[in-house]
Amino acid sequence: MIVLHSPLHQRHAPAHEFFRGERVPCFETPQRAEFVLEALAARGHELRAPQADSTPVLAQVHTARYLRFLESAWAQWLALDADNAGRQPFPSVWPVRSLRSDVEPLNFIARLGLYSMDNGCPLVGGTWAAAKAGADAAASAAGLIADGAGAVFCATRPPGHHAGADFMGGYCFLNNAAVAAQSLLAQGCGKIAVLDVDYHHGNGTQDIFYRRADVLVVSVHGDPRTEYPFYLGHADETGEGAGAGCNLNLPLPAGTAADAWFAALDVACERIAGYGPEALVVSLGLDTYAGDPISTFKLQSEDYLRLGARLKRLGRPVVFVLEGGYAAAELGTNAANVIEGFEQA
Ligand code: Q9C
Ligand code: ZN
Repeated sequence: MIVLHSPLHQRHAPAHEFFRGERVPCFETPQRAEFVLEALAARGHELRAPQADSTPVLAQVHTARYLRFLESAWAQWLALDADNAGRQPFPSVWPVRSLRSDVEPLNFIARLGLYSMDNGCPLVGGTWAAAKAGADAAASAAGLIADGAGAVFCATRPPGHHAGADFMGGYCFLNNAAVAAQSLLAQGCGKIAVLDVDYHHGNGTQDIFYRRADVLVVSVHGDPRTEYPFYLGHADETGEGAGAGCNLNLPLPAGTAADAWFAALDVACERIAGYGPEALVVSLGLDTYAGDPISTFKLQSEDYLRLGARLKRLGRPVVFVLEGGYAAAELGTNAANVIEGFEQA
């Protein structure tokens, strides 16, 4: 399978995040990509650099003011104090209900809160370049599908599915899956399905397409009543307006093991087949793995072969976009197993 990756991804290397009230080393690390590249190369996959510039598609997926903020955020942080080069900014205040989001505060941390859903998005000097390279990979993958590729794997980081039209969150800055879907539409596809199998609900992707009929969004994830992102991903969210009926959430209880997970995947795939998309974007989170340090599903490495095989049965070209997965040492094997299951089905 063609694998897209840029060395720029590794420039996003924040030191720490907040977890259970403590500052801890980041779970979303450059090592994740190293393990993935190593495993994919060992199984003979062809690594390529992204060629497309996602700038025009990014403007369709994210708001202009969010993109402007994100691209210059580190420079804004440094402008406050030269010593900020060694510090990570975190938001501490957010415009929740009844507070205004339309006026951009002059205070940097207040702006960061305006454009964040949580304090879970450590930002550093290389973040924009790394995230933009991920969006470029997603746009490039769409181009390769238009040129006849059966599947493309975006071995990118940071992940993207929690990023909404105008906010970052959950380690995500730019929504790569949304960029892939929007790029496929721009290449002439009439209808696209996004299937999100990350442990966490892809709130950003859902929101970006919630009022549209040209992208079906289907997600299998930990029940948001107990799992991040908590405030979206419930079963009664089915789309609105023109997008009514074009969103399907399949929340599963914490601790779900393979049998129940694959039963939900079948429901997801049947819905996608009924929708009849010309291509599929898979938000491939591998934090469903039993060894994941921040998640509770119980999938084993062999189960990812079965996932790949089930996706192949949909009979559509696929753009795989790497999302979460924090058992770094096993991430490569699990990613390679999805590809192997897909290619050998
Ligand atoms: N700083 C993805 O899998 N954060 N994101 C937990 C808080 C929520 C996971 C710790 C996990 C986000 C793409
Ligand atoms: Zn996740």
